[in-house]
This record gives sequence, structure tokens and C-alpha cells, in this order.
Amino acid sequence: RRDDARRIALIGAPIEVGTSEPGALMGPAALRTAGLVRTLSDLGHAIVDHGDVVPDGPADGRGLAAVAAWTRALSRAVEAALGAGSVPLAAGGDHSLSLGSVDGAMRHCAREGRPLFVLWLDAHADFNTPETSPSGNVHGMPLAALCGEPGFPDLFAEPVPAPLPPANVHLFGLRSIDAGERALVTARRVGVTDMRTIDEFGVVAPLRRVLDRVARDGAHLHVSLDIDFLDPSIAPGVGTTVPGGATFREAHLIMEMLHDSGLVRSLDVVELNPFLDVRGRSARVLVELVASLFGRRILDRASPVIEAVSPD
Ligand code: NNH
Ligand code: MN
Ligand code: MN
Ligand code: MN
Repeated sequence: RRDDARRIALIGAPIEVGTSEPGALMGPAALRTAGLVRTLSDLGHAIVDHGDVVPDGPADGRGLAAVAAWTRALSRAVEAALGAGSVPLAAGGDHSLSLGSVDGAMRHCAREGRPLFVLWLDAHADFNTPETSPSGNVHGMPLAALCGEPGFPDLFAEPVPAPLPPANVHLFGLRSIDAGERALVTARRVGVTDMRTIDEFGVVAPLRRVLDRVARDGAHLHVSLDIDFLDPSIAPGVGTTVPGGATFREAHLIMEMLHDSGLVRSLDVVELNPFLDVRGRSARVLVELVASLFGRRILDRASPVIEAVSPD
């Protein structure tokens, strides 16, 4: 056992009702096939595969009613895992699943009396409301609903928790945003590190600022990794590819920094669409990245260079 050994609860969330591109429901199976459980247990963690969550009510048909059934079930599973001292790893499934995982984390944090901070690694902002959405796809809306924007039907179980403060959300890797959500992201003061910022400054300085803030606030850090954060050349298995994404080296470094921070308490891996993938490549890339987030490293210590250049 490593000294940073974690208990990890793998929770499959085969949700695709939030997107118009079929195939995301195969995501959890592909991540398992790519060796997710074995990889994390070989790293010395105690990982339990809880199987796939079962929606709480009818979940056929696209749209918000179906999403609500998944949301309630996944929220309960994530809150239970956190209550048991595990790191929940929600494997999707489209990004509407984060309604459930973040809601579960919010309920856990409310009970512990600590703030929740959400790091959203994604090409998109996912801050549409039913009114601003050009597509009607719920996977483009979870952050708006979680942050309490009006116009959504009941998605969460009673009692509905206080909304997530938009200032506790940080979008990282943004390069595709719709007009309506752009106005909302600006007005609500959501944190953003867009692709231009990454091109100019790299990933280290912006991410370090986010992590410093989370540490200072004593917050629970929830990481939501949308595979389209990555460049389509390394991760083609997704319905919404956007050119100009993170390289493997950038994403890998982010995962190492997240691990070294010791701050990550819950994780989503979303939007993998194995039906669109090329010989399992995207699923394997995600497993590699998750391994780095859980402490796989080149040497058995953090790079000494990190200390040498650290501002404090
Ligand atoms: N913004 C677009 C929409 O609302 C695309 C969202 N698609 C995503 N989000 N994959 O991460 O439909
Ligand atoms: Mn806790
Ligand atoms: Mn997304
Ligand atoms: Mn996306």
C-alpha cells in the first residue's frame, strides 16, 4: 500500500439521454475494458467497482425528465461513497451525469460544512439553460442548473441544496461557447482559463492559482474531466470534437499536479463515446490520465523541479 492510498468507488453512469449522439452509454464498459480498475488497484489503491447506477424512475427518451432520474440515483451513490470515506469516480456517460455527481458532492460538503469547488476540464462551458441552448442537449447545461440558473424543471431530490456559487467553478480548456452561455459565464463571474490563456501561459501557472485558492478555502475539489478537453487527435472517441484541444503532455501534467495537490475528493470522467473511437485509443488515454491523477509518476517522488520553481 502506498502512503497516499485511497479508497476509490467506481460508479458507472451509462447516460446518453443528455446528448444527440448515441454511444456514450458504452463509456463505462469501455473504461472497464481499458483496465481502469486493474490500473488503479495496481497503483496500490483500494478500488471497488459498484457497477452501473440504475436510474430512479423512467429514463427513456431524451431531455430533462430522463436526466432527473439519473441525477437522483447518481447523487445518492456519490454522496454515499463520500460518506464512506471513498473518492467517487463517476464514469460516463454524457456530461449531464455531473448534475448527479456534483449534487452528491454538494450534499456531502453541506453536511461537513466545507465549500465545494468544481474544476471543469472541457472544450465547452456547459452553462446553457433550456432557453439559451442552441441544441437542446442537456450535456451542455449541467453547470447552469447546478449554479441555480432559472428555467430548469425539478432535477434534484428534496431537499434541494443551495446552488453552487458560480465563483466556485473554474472552466479550464474552454474553446467553444455559445452566445447565451457566454453572457451568463461572464455575468456570473465563473472562473475561466480558456485555450488562449493556456497557449500564452501554459497549464501550470493558471492551474496553480486554482489549486492555491482551493487549498486556502479548505474546499472539497471535484474534478470533471470531459474527454473533449483533449485534442481530437489523441481522443477521437467523442461526439463533439473541437480542434485545438489539450495535448497529452498538457493533460498529463495537469493530472500530476492534481495528484500532488492532494486536494481531489471526487472525479467525473465523461463523454467517452466508444462507438466513435478508434481501436480503444480514447478509452486508453483516459485510463492513463486517471492513473496519473491517482499518483502514477515517472519516479517514486514528485519532480524536484517543482520545488525549485515553486513561488513559495
Ligand atoms: N454548447 C453546446 C450545446 O449546448 C455543446 C455542448 N457539448 C458538449 N459539452 N460536449 O461539453 O449543445
Ligand atoms: Mn469529506
Ligand atoms: Mn462537457
Ligand atoms: Mn465538452
